[in-house]
Amino acid sequence: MTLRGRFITVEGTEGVGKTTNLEYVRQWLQQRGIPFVATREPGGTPLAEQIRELLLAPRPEPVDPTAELLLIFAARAQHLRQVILPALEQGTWVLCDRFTDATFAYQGGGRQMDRDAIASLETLVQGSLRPDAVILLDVPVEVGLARARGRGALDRFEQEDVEFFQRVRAAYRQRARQYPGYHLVDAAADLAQVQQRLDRVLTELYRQWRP
Ligand code: Z5A
Repeated sequence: MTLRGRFITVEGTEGVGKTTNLEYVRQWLQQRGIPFVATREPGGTPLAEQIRELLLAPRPEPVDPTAELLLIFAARAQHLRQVILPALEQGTWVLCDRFTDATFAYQGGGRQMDRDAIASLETLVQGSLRPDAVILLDVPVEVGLARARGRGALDRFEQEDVEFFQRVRAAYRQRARQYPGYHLVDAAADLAQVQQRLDRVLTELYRQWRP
């Protein structure tokens, strides 16, 4: 199978400004006339959005980490087949709010699950598909939590403690050092500066990928 579109994911811990900056990336792509779909994980199809609701809802029953991991990959399998792969095959770019790097960070780092088990599921569900570029928005955990917790009711992940998010951030930063497709953007600065940094990353990617 030949994929002609480019697959960009945006990642980060709580309150890094993903939602805010994804809007900037959307506008950037639109201004250059690049056809793209913007989507998110968990979610992106009706079934996967239902799984998202199951995953995020706070509940009295403790959620087994393996059950959580399998639900995430079930949603991902559906999302890949229904949305991501068809778009890439048609030459449409895919801009995805989180993907499997989030699983390595939250379930691998945060929940301390076995990375090899996650890697096996990654291969089962995705084959060799990996994002062409991962934009990692990075802020100290305390800064992100202060931003995010001003927003009202907390979902099941947002209720985790600071140590959990420190492990998540450490796992993301380790992957950024390990894999060349990662672009770490310091997102602690004011929004205008963060978006200047994003512009530099996107301009360089566009230059590399232009036919
Ligand atoms: N999850 C998982 O465990 N495993 C997986 O494999 C996947 C996901 C795929 C849902 O994700 C949960 O799923 C996620 C991990 C888990 N849970 N957590 N935590 P999500 O992406 O939907 O949820 P989220 O992380 O909470 O993202 P969010 O709600 O979209 O938040 P955000 O995008 O990082 O932040 P924001 O809304 O853009 O910004 C927060 C506030 O900060 C807002 O008021 C902004 O105006 C402000 N802001 C943003 N940037 C700045 C700057 N630069 N300066 C000052 N203020 C700023």
